[in-house]
Amino acid sequence: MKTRISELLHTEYPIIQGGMAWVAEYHLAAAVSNAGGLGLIGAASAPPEVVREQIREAKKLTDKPFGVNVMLMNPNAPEVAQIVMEEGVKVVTTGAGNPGKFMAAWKEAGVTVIPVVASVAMAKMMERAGADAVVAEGMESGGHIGAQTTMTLVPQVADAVSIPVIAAGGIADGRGIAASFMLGAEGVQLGTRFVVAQESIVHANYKERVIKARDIDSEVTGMSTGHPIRVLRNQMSREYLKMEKEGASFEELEQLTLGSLRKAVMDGDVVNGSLMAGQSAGLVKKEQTCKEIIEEMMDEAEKLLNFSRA
Ligand code: TUI
Repeated sequence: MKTRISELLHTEYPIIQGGMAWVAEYHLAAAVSNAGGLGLIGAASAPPEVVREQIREAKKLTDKPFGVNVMLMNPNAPEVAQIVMEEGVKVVTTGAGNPGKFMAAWKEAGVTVIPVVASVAMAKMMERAGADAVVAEGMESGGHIGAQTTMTLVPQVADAVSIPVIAAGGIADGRGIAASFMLGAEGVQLGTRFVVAQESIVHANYKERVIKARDIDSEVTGMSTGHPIRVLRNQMSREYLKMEKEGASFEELEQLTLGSLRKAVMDGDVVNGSLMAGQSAGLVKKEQTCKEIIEEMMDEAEKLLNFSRA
């Protein structure tokens, strides 16, 4: 399936793996790229030199293009922005902020820049700033989210900009991909389904929670702090929401969640860890290789799209 996104990314399929903190490390990124999608290393809050190491390890595992997600709330983002250029990374996606100040340098270095946006205004601003494409991410997504749904955001962004749009949030199978194309997207980004990929280093306990999740099992913490985060419900999220309701300060809430994503991903602590996942967890049924995931989804999407054209 060729679109402006697969052309731009030089990939077989217009599929991007989300740049998930702790989860999107080089094994997963390389596996997605080797399977014909675009794998991403999520820089998140990692020290810049660790990001450099991750990029070098990914290069050993794949000859295909891969990218890095720069999380803009990270105070180290300027150093990470520099490292991706030094290491010759082809594609950068950004999240949780406005990448405006890095745009000129990245474009100058020949990096393809794809900001994640959660509103039409931000999408237009990014197009004016020189973005090559945007990811329009709905609040069905896991982790840090905006307020619009994928169903309403994607067509409005597609109408508002001329650059190609990648849909994200709530997509976990071929139906979601076909629907995204109907909404005007030319590519998709998936996170949650890749959390349970065989090549994902995520602890088995976390994968099991995603696989067993029902439609209603995620909730959004941090609405009051201006940093809403979607997670699977557990003792940690209940405690967080209770403290939030009681008027806890931003600092107290930060203290509660410090290191909690690492605890869930690396130690498999599904009680006190933060189980970031999207609403699509209810659609994720089993662990598969990245190749199986991508081929199964693309087969299904192509059948549906051909049917709709008939
Ligand atoms: O970035 C994400 N999702 C994330 S980042 C993350 S790391 C983290 N870990 C612990 C606590 C907090 C964060 C986990 N999940 N998605 C992309 C995304 N970007 N969603 C929404 C946005 C966004 C929001 C506001 C993009 C731009 C924006 O602009 C605001 C501005 O600066 O004008």
